[in-house]
Amino acid sequence: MPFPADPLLPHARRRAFVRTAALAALLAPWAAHAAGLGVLVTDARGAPLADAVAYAVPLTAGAPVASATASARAAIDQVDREFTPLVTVVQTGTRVSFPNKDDVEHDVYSFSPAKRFELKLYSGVPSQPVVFDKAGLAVLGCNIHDSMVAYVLVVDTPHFAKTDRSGQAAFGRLPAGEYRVAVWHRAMRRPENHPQQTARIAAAGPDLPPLRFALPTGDGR
Ligand SMILES: [Cu+2]
Repeated sequence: MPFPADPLLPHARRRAFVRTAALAALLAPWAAHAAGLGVLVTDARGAPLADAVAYAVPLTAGAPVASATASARAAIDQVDREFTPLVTVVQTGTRVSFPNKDDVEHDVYSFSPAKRFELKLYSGVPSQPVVFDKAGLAVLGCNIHDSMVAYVLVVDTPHFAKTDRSGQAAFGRLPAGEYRVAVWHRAMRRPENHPQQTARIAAAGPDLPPLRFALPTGDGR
């Protein structure tokens, strides 16, 4: 006996497919912010390092794109002839403004391959921000005041943090998946080599203990 054709079958199948897709989305690695992750950065002797940058690059397929959205902004002020903050970390594509809050003019520049630019002698806020469009380290100076220096680390991930005085930095809750966690500090003996570890964030569970990094610094510690 031939099986009767079921006019509802394609529809039912489609519904079942939609249900399955919805379930898959729920289970997908990027669907949920699962657990917190952080780092503890010290020098080789175990003394905490402040102003170290930690960043977590997703290794799991389907991870968010590396570039920042057009709305990503940061600012590096000039106050009392110093850049503040000294260290900035941004995602690739972030627009950074350089408000001069002093009553003297500054001339901000970088010769670093990650970003070459110069903001010719100015006071106030330059009309255009500088777009940091390439991953890497940009070291900034001022052509007028030789002692002024600032560091901008540009990373291909939205997950980054700076360590506090206790050497700790937290990414907050990350989507489940596997990450390459790397750190950089300006005093590192080889600043171009970012020590790294991998971490796996499970879909559920408590925050992980901080990843520990001990960095050999330039002064031999
Ligand atoms: Cu200056």
